[in-house]
Amino acid sequence: MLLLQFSTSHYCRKARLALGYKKVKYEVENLTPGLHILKVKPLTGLTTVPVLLPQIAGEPEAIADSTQIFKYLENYQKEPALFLPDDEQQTEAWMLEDWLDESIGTATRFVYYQYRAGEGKQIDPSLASQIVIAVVRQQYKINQANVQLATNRLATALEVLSIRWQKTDYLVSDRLSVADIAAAALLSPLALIPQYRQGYPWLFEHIVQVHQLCGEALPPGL
Ligand SMILES: N[C@@H](CCC(=O)N[C@@H](CS)C(=O)NCC(=O)O)C(=O)O
Repeated sequence: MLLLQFSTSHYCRKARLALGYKKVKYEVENLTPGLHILKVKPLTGLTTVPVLLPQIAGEPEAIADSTQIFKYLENYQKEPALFLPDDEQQTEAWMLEDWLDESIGTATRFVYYQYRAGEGKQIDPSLASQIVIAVVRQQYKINQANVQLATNRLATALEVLSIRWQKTDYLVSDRLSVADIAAAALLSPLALIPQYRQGYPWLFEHIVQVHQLCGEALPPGL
């Protein structure tokens, strides 16, 4: 299998965690943001990565979207199971996964790129990195006002996750689910922001734990 990705994307990390958990063999192709559309759009009709190419006769040519990649992988290879055996609990895991995907992953992006453009510039002051940061900020129309909303949204999310993750090791039931993988990937960029590293040590312990379970290299900062 081949995963089309941006090497730094937290949504691509989410797909890699699932591939790693399933122990599916795959390679990655790192695309250049902007130019990626030339490759991805004809395959999926969308402009986003990750995109998984199974490269297996009889299987779909391309799976777009990290959530669809979860579903494809579970169907492709049942064990180890990523979905919970209890339907009600799996529905709850999907609800959390969708919230993390649609709302919290985006809030993380806003807060992260705001930090990288200001205080966090020294992480990589190179012109190339600063250009990427400027382009992303423009693409998503990141500004002080919507970063404040994203910061508030993250604070609420971290309250919800702290209640669940501090009670047991997992967000739903007593084993890893799509919700844990989504949270571990989509909040991982916060590891580079000192305010989050210092304020939420339990979050990063869980992110490390999920990465270890999935055999995926830790995100920058951890
Ligand atoms: N819900 C999508 C979100 C993916 C996403 O936002 N990918 C970003 C990179 S982090 C992207 O490809 N952006 C480029 C674009 O939208 O053209 C998923 O889970 O796959």
